[in-house]
Amino acid sequence: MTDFFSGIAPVKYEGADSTNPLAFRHYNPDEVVMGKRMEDHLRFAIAYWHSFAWEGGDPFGGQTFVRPWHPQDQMATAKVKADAAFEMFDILGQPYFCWHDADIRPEGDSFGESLKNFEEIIDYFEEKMSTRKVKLLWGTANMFSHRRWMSGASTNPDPEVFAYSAATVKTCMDATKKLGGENYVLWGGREGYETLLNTDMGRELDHMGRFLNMVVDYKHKIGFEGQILVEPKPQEPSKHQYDFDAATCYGFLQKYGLENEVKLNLEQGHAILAGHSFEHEIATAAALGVLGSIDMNRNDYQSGWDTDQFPNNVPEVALAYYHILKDGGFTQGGTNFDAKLRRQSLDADDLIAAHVGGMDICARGLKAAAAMIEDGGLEDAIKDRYAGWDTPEAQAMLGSDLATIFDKVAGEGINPAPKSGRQEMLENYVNRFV
Ligand code: XUL
Ligand code: CO
Repeated sequence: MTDFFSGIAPVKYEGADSTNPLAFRHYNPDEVVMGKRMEDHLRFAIAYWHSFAWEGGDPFGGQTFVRPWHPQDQMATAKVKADAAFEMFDILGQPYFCWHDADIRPEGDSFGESLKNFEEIIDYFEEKMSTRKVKLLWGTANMFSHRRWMSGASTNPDPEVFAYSAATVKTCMDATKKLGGENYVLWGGREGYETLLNTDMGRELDHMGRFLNMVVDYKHKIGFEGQILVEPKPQEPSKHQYDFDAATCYGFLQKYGLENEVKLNLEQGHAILAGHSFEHEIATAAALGVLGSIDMNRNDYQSGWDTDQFPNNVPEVALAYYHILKDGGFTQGGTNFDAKLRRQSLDADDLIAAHVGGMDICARGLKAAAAMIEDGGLEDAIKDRYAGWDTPEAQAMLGSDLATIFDKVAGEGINPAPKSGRQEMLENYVNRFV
């Protein structure tokens, strides 16, 4: 037991009129939306790294948070950190959490020592999970912070770093399986480059493709039933990251024969960095059959950085869940808050309020998305827009050829009449629900 969250009671649903800052006003886990409990739709997870490992630094200044689990380079404090984390899970009651190896254990002086620390903490987690409902949404390896990864992990020019990466991912997959994790994520923050002057891009892509095939082989070898997910991001920390966006990742998966084995974990802020909206990335992955899970957050639209703020825009979130629901909703994936406090938000209740707000925004978005689906207005508008394709002649044209189509257009004097795309009407329609 720590006293970090002392005085903060488990958060309850109190309804939209509640003025209690630490109550849910919209997230009601048992409320049924489109035939499913809200908790089972949203499948919220808390990210260990932002809530417990990050100390409040930015490029211009260091630590602002002072926590009972600091300094983080000792096993004793790693356990205090785990105690506090599970106390927060008890307060928020969210069904899942996520970690990187480096968030939860101190780095050792050797691979073996780091592994020993990691396994001890995984056992500690297992014990805590045995008396609680909270589960692991995904585990992952941090192969971007320590200086050994500065030139990449599986794409590193040094084969010893490739080997270290393979050994690291093996241990993280073993631990994810041991804790019953439902997914395993790979985000390659340093799988990219700073300058082409020192980079053999083709070779690096081949190594990354081979590495991901090894991950998939190992998944089958150990009988891990979770999804393997790649998380796209265009840049930061790399100048150019190979997993730029959903479409780029799909091309990569196809080239290396992995499009039926690997899906995507899409993040709101990463979509923005790539010049897309979140719903664009979700709809792209859904259309390609690789929508796996999401990291929910928001970026500051002014700074252009990956600011990992908690979401607070209902219309944006509603459109994201609209496309998730249209794809059939999450199966093994979920909504992971890859979001952190602002560095001036020092207190324990700031951490709780941030998650309460994020969960409420997502709940409002989900309800709005479900209402739009049940109403069917957007679906009808799209059906109507493509109705011309429902005729047998239009369908036959898809099996035809240019010369035959030419004869028809020239012979019959076809002259298409443009039709309104009705964008403002549809934007007004969405506004009725959010
Ligand atoms: C970094 C990021 C990571 C991944 C997991 O921008 O999103 O936290 O989600 O490595
Ligand atoms: Co993320």
